[in-house]
Amino acid sequence: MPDLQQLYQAVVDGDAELSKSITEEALAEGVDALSLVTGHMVPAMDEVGRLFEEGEYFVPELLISARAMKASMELIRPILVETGVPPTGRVVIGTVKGDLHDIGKNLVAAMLEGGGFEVTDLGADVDPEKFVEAVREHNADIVAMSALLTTTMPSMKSTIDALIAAELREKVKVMIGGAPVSAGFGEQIGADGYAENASLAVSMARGFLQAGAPSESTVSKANFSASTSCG
Ligand code: B1M
Repeated sequence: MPDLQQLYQAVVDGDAELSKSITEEALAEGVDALSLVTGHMVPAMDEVGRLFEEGEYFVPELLISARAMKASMELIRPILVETGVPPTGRVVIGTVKGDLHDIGKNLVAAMLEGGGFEVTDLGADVDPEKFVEAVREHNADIVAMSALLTTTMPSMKSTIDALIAAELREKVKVMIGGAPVSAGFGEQIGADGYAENASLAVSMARGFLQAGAPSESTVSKANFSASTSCG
């Protein structure tokens, strides 16, 4: 069994080769894929963020740590998306305009696929109009938006406004997530729900579909309670 503390350290150090090889070994030994992400890689990225705040790390270090995490995620993603379940609903997901952070969004997308959703991933730095086009094109049931910067959170509201202007808001449920985002912010901008992490995003998406098509009152208070500490 590999030393998983080394996986944490490899991501902090930005050692993609080591991160990938430990992940490979751990998966071969039967370690749960999601626990590698939530138990080791996400805490490592939090540490990277802390080092950045303290002025020990700069943007290049953020970037190489992100590469190390992505190298491991390449191995983990196929496991997360593996599913025998037929698609239960269609989700359009993206990181909002102005924001390049895509690791959390990618994780949410993979978990949703694994949860049996048909996912259209628009990538990062996505214009509100692109979300609108994709909802039309893919006849989406749910729009999922990610933001990691306080400065890009307003793009979530712009996207909701664009859906309203396109007369699509009543047709889709909107859920939001990302480290600086909160349930309160979601209510403020007229989202249907806030999910703290990828697992909760899947439960919330399932809840939306079970509840049926969005009604006139698009904000369900119950949806805003989806925040526990699971991965
Ligand atoms: Co940036 N960055 N970054 N960065 N970066 C943060 C976010 C920051 C908190 C670091 C810090 O200061 N501690 C800070 C934001 C401060 C703020 O606004 N409050 C910051 C900054 C300032 C910046 C720049 C402005 C730096 C600069 O240029 N001076 C710049 C902005 C660029 C831009 O976007 N326009 C920048 C750039 C970058 C890189 C490009 C170098 C790189 C990203 C690479 C990439 O993603 N491809 C990067 C990184 C790596 C980080 C940190 C270190 C790690 C982010 C991460 O991947 N976490 C980050 C510090 C931190 O978060 N601790 C930081 C792991 C990931 C799994 O977690 O994305 O939170 P997360 O996703 C979680 C949940 O949030 C949730 O589920 C996931 C877990 O299950 N979730 C959702 C996320 N999206 C969801 C959507 C949903 C539901 C749940 O839909 C419904």
